[in-house]
Amino acid sequence: MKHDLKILPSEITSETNYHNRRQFIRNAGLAIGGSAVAAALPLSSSASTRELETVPGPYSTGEEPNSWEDVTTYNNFYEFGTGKEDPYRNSGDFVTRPWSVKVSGECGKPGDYDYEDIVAPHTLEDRVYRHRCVEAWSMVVPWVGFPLADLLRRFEPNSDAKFVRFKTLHDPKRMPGQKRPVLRWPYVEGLTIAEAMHPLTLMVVGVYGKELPNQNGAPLRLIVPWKYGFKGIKSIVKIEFTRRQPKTSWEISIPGEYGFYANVNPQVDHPRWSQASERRIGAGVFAPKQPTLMFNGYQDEVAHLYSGLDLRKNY
Ligand SMILES: Nc1nc2c(c(=O)[nH]1)N[C@H]1C(S)=C(S)[C@@H](COP(=O)(O)O)O[C@H]1N2
Ligand SMILES: [Mo]
Repeated sequence: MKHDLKILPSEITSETNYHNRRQFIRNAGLAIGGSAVAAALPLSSSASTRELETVPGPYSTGEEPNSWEDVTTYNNFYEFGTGKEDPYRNSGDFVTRPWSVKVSGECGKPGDYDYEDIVAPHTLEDRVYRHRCVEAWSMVVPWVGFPLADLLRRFEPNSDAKFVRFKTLHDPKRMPGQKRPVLRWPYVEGLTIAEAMHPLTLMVVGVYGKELPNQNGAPLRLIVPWKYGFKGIKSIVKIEFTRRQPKTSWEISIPGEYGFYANVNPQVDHPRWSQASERRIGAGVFAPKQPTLMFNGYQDEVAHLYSGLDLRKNY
């Protein structure tokens, strides 16, 4: 869809712009749910990211998205610091072009792919997803991306490709948080091939109709909405098809607390806190916590992936 809005993007916040687009989408009979009149927010440093050409995608929740400000100033991205506002404050100078992704392992088309090679063949979709952090807070985020499956198929995974391993950039000069050993760098994550090929799993390039701000994982990050947020690895530079289950960063650092699967399961407490409920960011300090849903509300779509798996042991 072309964004031929009458208002200049420089005159409005991207959030307002996004809501205008949603209004436009609704008027066109392609509602993706929810409605709101956005309050005028000050432009943040990242509001200048480029507008993307998108179409409404499937699976959007009808819940109201969090504000642009919530989504871009309350983040986890330890490469830029461990405080929630650190990624927003410290990632402004991070340059994400040129960017290339190394594809390797059990596939027919390994190689180095430029960001443009990765993204250009795909139609970018708006998808509003619930986003649930293992720290028991949540948001609703209007991502822009395309199904990871469509990308992975282009690399022709073979029958030995049972898992997919992802790696974040390791460059302490550009990612100052990597100068401290808070995690073993680089950040790594993994999915089973079935999880990676599931149509909910998104390769994300934007948010609120715009290119991803650095603090959200520019230029490419994963979103797996039925799993805790840490599965959504940011600033990806490597994709590897493997035979064996890969180790993930949180498993390596704190094996007693984090497993490979990391499915949102309100019945399995974290060793140090309950996972039964969550605090919705932006709802206000006095707002009651809301119950956490099995698979973060995506049970109908994904429960079949885990039939026969003990979800208490495989956390
Ligand atoms: N490379 C990298 N990816 C990462 C993280 C990180 O520290 N480094 N944090 C994870 C965690 S714990 C969460 S909750 C999400 C947060 O994504 P958001 O800041 O866009 O909401 O990113 C995940 N991806
Ligand atoms: Mo998280």
